[in-house]
Amino acid sequence: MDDVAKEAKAFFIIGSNTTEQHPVFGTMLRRAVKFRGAKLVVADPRKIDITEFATLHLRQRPGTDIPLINGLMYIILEKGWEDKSFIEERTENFDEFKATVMQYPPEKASEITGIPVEKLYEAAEILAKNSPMAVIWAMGITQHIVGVRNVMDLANLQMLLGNMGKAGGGVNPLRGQNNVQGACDMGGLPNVFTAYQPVTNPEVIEKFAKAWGLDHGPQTVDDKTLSIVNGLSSKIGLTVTEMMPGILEGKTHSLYILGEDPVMSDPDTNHIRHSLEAIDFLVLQEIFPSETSVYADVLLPGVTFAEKTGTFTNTERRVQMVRQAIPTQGDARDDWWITSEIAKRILNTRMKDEGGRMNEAAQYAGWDYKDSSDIMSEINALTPSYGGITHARLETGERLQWPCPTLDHPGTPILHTKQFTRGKGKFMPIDHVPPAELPDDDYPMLLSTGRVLYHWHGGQMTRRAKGLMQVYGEALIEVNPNDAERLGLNPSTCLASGQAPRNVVRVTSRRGFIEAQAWITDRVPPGMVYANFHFPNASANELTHASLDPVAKIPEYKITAVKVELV
Ligand SMILES: Nc1nc2c(c(=O)[nH]1)N[C@H]1C(S)=C(S)[C@@H](COP(=O)(O)OP(=O)(O)OC[C@H]3O[C@@H](n4cnc5c(=O)[nH]c(N)nc54)[C@H](O)[C@@H]3O)O[C@H]1N2
Ligand SMILES: Nc1nc2c(c(=O)[nH]1)N[C@H]1C(S)=C(S)[C@@H](COP(=O)(O)OP(=O)(O)OC[C@H]3O[C@@H](n4cnc5c(=O)[nH]c(N)nc54)[C@H](O)[C@@H]3O)O[C@H]1N2
Ligand SMILES: [Mo]
Repeated sequence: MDDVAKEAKAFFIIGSNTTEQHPVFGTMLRRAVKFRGAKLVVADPRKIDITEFATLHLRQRPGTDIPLINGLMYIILEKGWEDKSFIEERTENFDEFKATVMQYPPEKASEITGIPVEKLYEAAEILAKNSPMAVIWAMGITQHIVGVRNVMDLANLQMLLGNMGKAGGGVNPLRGQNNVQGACDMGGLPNVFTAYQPVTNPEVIEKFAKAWGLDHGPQTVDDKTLSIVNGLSSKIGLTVTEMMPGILEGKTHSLYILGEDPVMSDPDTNHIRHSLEAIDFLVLQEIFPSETSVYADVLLPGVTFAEKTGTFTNTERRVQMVRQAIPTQGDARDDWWITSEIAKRILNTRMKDEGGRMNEAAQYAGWDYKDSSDIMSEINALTPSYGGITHARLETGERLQWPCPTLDHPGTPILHTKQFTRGKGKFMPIDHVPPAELPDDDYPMLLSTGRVLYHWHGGQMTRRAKGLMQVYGEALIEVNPNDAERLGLNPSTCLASGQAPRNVVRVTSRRGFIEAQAWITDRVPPGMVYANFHFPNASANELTHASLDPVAKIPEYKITAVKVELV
């Protein structure tokens, strides 16, 4: 974040509501624009707050980022603004990629995206001539059935302009949850151990089996799938968005949910409710009773961030120490402690079932942690990129970003400076694919969903904060003034007073409906409404659908066909 905010000559923010959803970084970017004249291009269907600071705002139709990016790259190639030496030295597959880009002349890009041709030229010039330029995105790019393709196309753009591996450049996804980067780094994905070490790699399996004392456990190998080796599975698991539909398909029988509220945050809430009613066994580890807790067979009380000591890894791969600030309340226990107690009991039962064949070493397989620094030592030993990131170093105030393989390594603020992980950067030919569900005669408007500054996802934490509820106490649906007039909404309604006449609208999709107060605003273009999922009585996920990106399995939260009526 430091180098981007201090050294980029231009920013391309595409699909990130930076000032509301990443306010600290958003402030750094606004200051860069205001005080040192950095250029800012924002590509977002909505007139979000940061567009006030933008040199140029491109207002594409939702779900048309690929034609937009390809159109910009067409212009860059047409004008000869590409970085020829970077392409030559650091990349491959340029010709195949270029052939695809040539299918997106500005007129065609303009037709699909709705952005005027002159604005495409203006944007391409700003982005190409102000180097280094940093691309910044968040869920506006990824929550689509083309999420992965969108990201790859932005990587194409940065390779084309030679903006990779440079201070002030790069591809910069703004991660969302405080520790979502850490969760992925620690193997919270179906196909990898820590630091993206594949579960399908026999050497990796052996390393972990040995460390966890499972290398001389039962040698149960499934002949068909060869899935269990040395007591550790090498089978690729499922993502959340596959486990949930798996319930009604009879593939998922039980769930252990830790710190998620799927009734609020997963797409198509009705389907989620049916699924959770049908599941055989559900354990929920939470800090508050949530919308999901009513479906749980067992509730386990975890602790909040303020009651724990450990680390979070933030969006720039920086590992940060948090320390327990208040005593644990009631029966709550550290999340890691609860998980390890469950693990011990499972291992005990398994040992009994197998007639004690598991030996002593395997019995607790290292689940006897004293504290979170004990866990960090295990991470250091088994995770090359975290090898040198110890609690002791963090306690001295060192600011460490992985990869940091050894105790004397200073950490790595910028990746890919000399070469990419795979060697040469591979240009990918990326074609446009339309969204899964577009408006039609029955559902003529487009719903986009996301967050507001004052609330956090399902709102279990923020709806308990009085001050936040005073500022933003109910779900609001953004409706363009043109649509408001057509729908017969009263434009004089003063939102702040909360007084009648109220403009309550009903938004209906193929899966459900919600009713909430309209906020008449040109933040959304005509034909589009915007809703959040912070309030159970009017959550956008009653409307959304579970169409997934085929690779990342992320749902297309950003595009749903709806109809809107005055209540
Ligand atoms: N206050 C607050 N902050 C948060 C969170 C929170 O709940 N509350 N959540 C955190 C988490 S986990 C995350 S993932 C991040 C999310 O951070 P963001 O991704 O910035 O937040 P979103 O509200 O999902 O909206 C992203 C932007 O994408 C735009 N958009 C919609 N459709 C499209 C499209 O087709 N193309 C493009 N280019 N843009 C589109 C929307 O108009 C919006 O401005 O925020 C984090 N920060
Ligand atoms: N329509 C729509 N839906 C979306 C999105 C969207 O843009 N549009 N965005 C998606 C995205 S990017 C995200 S990240 C998800 C977020 O979805 P969730 O992860 O389900 O939402 P959160 O509210 O962040 O957290 C879930 C629960 O964790 C609990 N919790 C907090 N701290 C702790 C802790 O320390 N320990 C334990 N055990 N529990 C804790 C909270 O009480 C809360 O109920 O929503 C997704 N859903
Ligand atoms: Mo997120």
